[in-house]
Amino acid sequence: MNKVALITGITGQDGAYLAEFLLKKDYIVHGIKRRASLFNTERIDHLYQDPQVSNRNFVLHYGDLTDSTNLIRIIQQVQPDEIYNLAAMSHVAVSFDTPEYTANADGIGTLRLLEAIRLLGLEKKTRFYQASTSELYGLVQEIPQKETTPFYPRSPYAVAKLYGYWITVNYREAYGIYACNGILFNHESPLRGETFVTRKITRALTRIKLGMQDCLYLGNLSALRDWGHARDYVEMQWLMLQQETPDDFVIATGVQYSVRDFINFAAQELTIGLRWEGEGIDEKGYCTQTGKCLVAVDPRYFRPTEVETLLGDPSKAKEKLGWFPKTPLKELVAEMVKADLNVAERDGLCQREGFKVFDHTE
Ligand code: NDP
Ligand code: GDR
Repeated sequence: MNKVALITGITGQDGAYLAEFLLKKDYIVHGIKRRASLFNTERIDHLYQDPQVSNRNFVLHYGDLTDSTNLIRIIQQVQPDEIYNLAAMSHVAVSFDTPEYTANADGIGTLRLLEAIRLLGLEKKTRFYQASTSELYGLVQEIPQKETTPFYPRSPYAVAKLYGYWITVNYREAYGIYACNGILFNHESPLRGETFVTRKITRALTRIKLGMQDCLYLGNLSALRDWGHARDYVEMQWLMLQQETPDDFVIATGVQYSVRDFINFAAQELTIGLRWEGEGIDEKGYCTQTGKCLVAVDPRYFRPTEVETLLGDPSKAKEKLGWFPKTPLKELVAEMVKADLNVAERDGLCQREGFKVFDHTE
């Protein structure tokens, strides 16, 4: 019998990688997608199966984490062996603009799924994965951060995720549900949303390289992050649900770089000459050898409260799940740059041939 998985957030970066991974493992994969005014399934279109075909193993349902009745109906219909709760308003900066919605979707949304499992009597059947985050550590109390490090969330997003974390632990303890938190540190890929810093950098520098953009505006360049590859991390999400007993795990590479480092790696990959101001970059950004400003700081991108440094200790995952980080940052940057260069070349061609390319990325 094929196992049945339900993925919330299937149209996102992780959802797309996880769906592909589970299909390769012969799962029947159901996903929840939101209704949008434009197509929002670009990342999973290659997995699409015609609804007219019988024996489909990839099925999408309309739904939203803010709608309990919809979630209960889908779970009742699908009877999943595993639920991966990846759906979230996942942008930290945007959560300061939409704090109530973020709490509803990211915090209470998690509760809605766990309650649905309970209400439908699926406590012994359905295993639950919660997409927890290194943002929980926020104002870090210990370096590196591990499963026992105290939390200190620094954004409405992180506070909502804190609720998601603890309600997952509580339902495991109270009702015996096999429920796990994956405390994942930043993970990126060519499928990363264009407004997260890594993709914003690779996208902009490739366009600068092709003469399609003049300058990249960013916020805090000194922030330190532990960046891994999303493809490696979704495998860990699955592995957490295959153990004898449920547990919570930090997934990280154990290596830390700054936003500046990331810019440098991408610039090196593209052989764009960047001249550093003194030892590094000054607060106003930096210039090329020609003196032209390619990267500049715009305070609009500063956050009311920032998470300055994150570095994970993945020892527990290494020991119990056999985890080892596969993709070094330079390799990840190269893959992202290559993909964005293709997109920029395509957009450039369209522009030259007279098709308008809209760019709303900030
Ligand atoms: P994305 O932003 O790429 O994807 C988020 C997904 O959630 C999208 O499919 C989005 O739909 C969906 N979604 C948003 N709001 C709702 C809602 N109210 N109801 C239903 N679906 C909704 O995130 P990632 O794939 O990068 O991350 C996956 C999860 O892991 C998220 O929960 C994130 O918070 C968490 N996480 C991510 C990390 C990372 O570095 N990537 C690190 C740690 C945790 P749509 O496509 O329509 O917008
Ligand atoms: P983060 O990722 O907040 O860590 O959350 P993001 O890429 O948005 O920011 C990383 C760091 O870069 C700094 N930064 C900028 N960030 C953005 N987005 N845009 C800019 O212009 C910019 N300039 C500097 C930020 O201030 C920050 O310090 C991601 C999300 O995927 C979350 O959902 C997830 O939980 C965490 O990673 C782990």
